[in-house]
Amino acid sequence: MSDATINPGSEMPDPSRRKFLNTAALAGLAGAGLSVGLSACNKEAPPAASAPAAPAPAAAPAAAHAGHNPHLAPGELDTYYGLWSGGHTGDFRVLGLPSGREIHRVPCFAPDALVGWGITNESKAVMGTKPDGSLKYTVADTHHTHASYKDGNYDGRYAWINDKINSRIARIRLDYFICDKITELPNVQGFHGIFPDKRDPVDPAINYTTRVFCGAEFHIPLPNDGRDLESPEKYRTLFSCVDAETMEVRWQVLIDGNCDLAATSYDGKLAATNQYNTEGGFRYEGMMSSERDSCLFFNIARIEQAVKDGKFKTYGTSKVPVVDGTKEANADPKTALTAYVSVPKNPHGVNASPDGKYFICAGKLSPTATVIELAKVLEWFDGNLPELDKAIVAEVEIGLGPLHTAFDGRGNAYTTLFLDSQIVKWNVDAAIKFHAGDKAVQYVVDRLDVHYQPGHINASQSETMFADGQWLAVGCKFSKDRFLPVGPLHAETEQLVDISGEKMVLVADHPVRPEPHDFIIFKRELLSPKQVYNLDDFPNATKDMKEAGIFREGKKVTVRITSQAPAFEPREFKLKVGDEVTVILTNLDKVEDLTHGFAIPKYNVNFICNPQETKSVTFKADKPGVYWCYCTHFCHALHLEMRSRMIVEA
Ligand code: CUK
Ligand code: CUA
Ligand code: CA
Repeated sequence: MSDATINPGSEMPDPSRRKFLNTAALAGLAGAGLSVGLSACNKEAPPAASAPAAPAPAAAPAAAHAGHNPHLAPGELDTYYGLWSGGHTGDFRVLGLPSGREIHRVPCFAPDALVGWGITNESKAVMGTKPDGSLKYTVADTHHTHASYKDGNYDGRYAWINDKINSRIARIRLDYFICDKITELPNVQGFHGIFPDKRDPVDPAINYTTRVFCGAEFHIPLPNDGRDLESPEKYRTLFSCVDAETMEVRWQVLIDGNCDLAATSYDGKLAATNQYNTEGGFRYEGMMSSERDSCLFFNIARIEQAVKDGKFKTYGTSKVPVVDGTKEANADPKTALTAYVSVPKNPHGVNASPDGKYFICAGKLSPTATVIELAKVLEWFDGNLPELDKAIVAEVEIGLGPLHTAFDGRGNAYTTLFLDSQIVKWNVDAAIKFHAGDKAVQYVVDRLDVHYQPGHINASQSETMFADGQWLAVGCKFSKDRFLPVGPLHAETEQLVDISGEKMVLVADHPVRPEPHDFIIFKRELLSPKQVYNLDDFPNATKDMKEAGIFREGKKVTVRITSQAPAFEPREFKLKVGDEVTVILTNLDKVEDLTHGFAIPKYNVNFICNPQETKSVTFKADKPGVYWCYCTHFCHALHLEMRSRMIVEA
């Protein structure tokens, strides 16, 4: 069992609160809407009812410090990119850091009125449609985004993001910052954790990402087609592997328990997911009935060999091979595909340290962090570690409600404490020594109050071998008094922390639209986006203004339009009621930042077209009259004059 005594070196005001919480206490806590943490932060907040018209200054202004300045002069560029999940807006956001400026949003899973995502034929093809041509889904819930690797660092090719609601994974091309593929995972629900691999487990030449792993939280009948509704013992979940290039699902693993977050090792050999519901509970009481759950490891090479050897089954209409990763089938380490390392009560988050040695699980309902040594997990798979839990090299108390961990590349970990509303900075090697019996070691280095109730945390380059220990961002779930009030829905607070010194220094607050969850931060040199498209990449492009015009085949009409500021070509086109119309717009402008928009009143059409890009929409001409198709994106002094007259004859 764990060593859950108080670390003497840490400054903990009330040690009694930090004893391992028992199940009854936790049940009360969950039932009362996390009352422990919220009441704690209420104390700091000005009383809402008596708040003056101008809100009181926020609780903890940034201390003056000699460290980094997050404020950039006008025209100065940020030094880091931040890729942020959009939460239940279903998009992917790009921030510049340290300024915290939101530069871009990439629509993925849900329609977007600026881009015309969900309106254009091209975006509908990526998003998926029903037989009648309408979108299959219009809602999403993104949590996690991670980017592709090469040699242990980001290579600027792709990022991926999950949709928890409909179990979809989207890929974002980082050259154009567009979503180019979406895959729906078969036979799973509550797809949550996601992580790309960092190299191939077998082929040393493949030192870059070729797989993306996806964990699913909810257990369901397999297949979920109406069978076994009242046979909960048959409900299961699967861990999935998606091909980074084709975006097809390569294989899945049937497991015991569930999947929450995901992590991968730098040697490509292991992936893991933390499991909070090893009990298979249906209600929170059941899900927190055990004192320990698991961090479940996957032996990638063995799983792929099993698939090759035909040792799999399939479920329902899915052709994806599913191997057996349940505990019972994997008791022999020498042939096991999976390994269930035990971790305390309902862990959340599993994070790989930048030195490649450890995965760290945060305890959530236990005030601990568990450090698992990957070399020992591999030893177990080789049959050389008698007891799998011997791979746990530290399990130390860090504070209440630990959720996610980031790293500075100097041996320190930074974990969010949801209930304590803090970040705790702790030293991994010191924690290992403490766990081994040296109780004089002080592993907690610093604590910082954040505002309020932090979830995800990440540091610059933290998820690479090149963690640089400069900046840390933390996503706080409650903003309360931090921003001007705007009615019942509060923004969330993204806080920026300077971690270049021994002490953490809070330097900025930013409001953010709910609820991003996870993000990554990396050096700007790692990306070199293109700012003008290549006309040749679009098979339906109209390459010359002279090729623009209207082309009719019976009731099917194609209107080829070009844009070149400040005019569309043709300037007018005639349709008949009942026509099935496809408008294909090519933006012939070659100048960077010269984007045009194309809106058709009363036809629910609006989209933008970037330099040298081609997009199309298809609709039925069902309303006679005159409709001014106009440019929605300010492009020229004659932007308002940039129109084409659509005439629909009765
Ligand atoms: S989960 Cu949100 S705070 Cu979806 Cu990554 Cu931990
Ligand atoms: Cu073209 Cu505005
Ligand atoms: Ca549990």
